[in-house]
Amino acid sequence: MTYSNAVLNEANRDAHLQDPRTHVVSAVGAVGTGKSSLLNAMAGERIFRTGEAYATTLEIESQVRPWKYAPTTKYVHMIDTPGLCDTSARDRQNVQEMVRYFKSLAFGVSAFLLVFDIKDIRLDAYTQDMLNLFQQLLGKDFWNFVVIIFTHVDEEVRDELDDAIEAVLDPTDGFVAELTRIFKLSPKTFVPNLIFTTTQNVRMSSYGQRQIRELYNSVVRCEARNDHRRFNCTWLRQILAHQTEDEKDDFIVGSIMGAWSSMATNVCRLQ
Ligand SMILES: Nc1nc2c(ncn2[C@@H]2O[C@H](COP(=O)(O)OP(=O)(O)O)[C@@H](O)[C@H]2O)c(=O)[nH]1
Ligand SMILES: [Mg+2]
Repeated sequence: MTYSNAVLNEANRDAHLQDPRTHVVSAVGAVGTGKSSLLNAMAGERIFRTGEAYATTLEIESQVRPWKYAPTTKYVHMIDTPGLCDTSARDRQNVQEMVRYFKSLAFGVSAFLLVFDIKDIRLDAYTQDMLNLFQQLLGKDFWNFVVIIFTHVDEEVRDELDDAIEAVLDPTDGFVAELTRIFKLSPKTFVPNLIFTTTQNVRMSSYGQRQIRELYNSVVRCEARNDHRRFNCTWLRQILAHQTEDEKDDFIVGSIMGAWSSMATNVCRLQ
């Protein structure tokens, strides 16, 4: 089943997708970090399945909704992902999901939401591999569209998390500094917004709503910083240039395999 058959099934959907005012965000990160919960909080609706169980999100899903806590009416196309690029699961199903994922980016991306659980902030091998693959396929410009989100910063535990938040924000040893080192980014140009939020009971909590509004502002800032354009790149345009779905799929699979084989020798992983 192709992405377009499986997912683009709502009335008005294409119009919203092609409207440059619609934000396009994709939540990526390891399983269980709160990606689906975060997108639900942004929409103020339970759209995406969430849960304790291993890998509740099994495939790429995308929906267009108004941003719930935005100051003006703005639509957001939310792309939810399962744990992409899980190296232990480099099977056909996994590659197929990645094919659908990259096709879903065809309209460009306002922001890649990189989601972590504040209680587990290691840049684990999974996440490093994923980011490495993105960098190889999408080019370094993709880093300019990254917003980093730490979930599980619930209001009642916020005080206890002060140390963890400070550690993440540390200019020399913090999260951004580590990403900068691992991926050899320029500290001058890699200045992503960091959001610390809860995804739970946001409808009932002005604290949660404030954080989600802050996330909205970060996505707006991300676009503004990039001349009000969505992220796009040669490789994504090459996908579109292929005529049939099969040709598109083969092209993406070939690129992923090529990137993986070069990563196997070049991957620079922090132990
Ligand atoms: N307390 C708390 N739990 C959260 C938060 N975000 C996610 N969770 C829980 O973490 C689990 C995994 O969330 P989910 O959205 O399914 O993660 P995903 O696999 O990244 O999509 C679920 O049980 C969520 O209820 C948060 O901000 N605070
Ligand atoms: Mg999920």
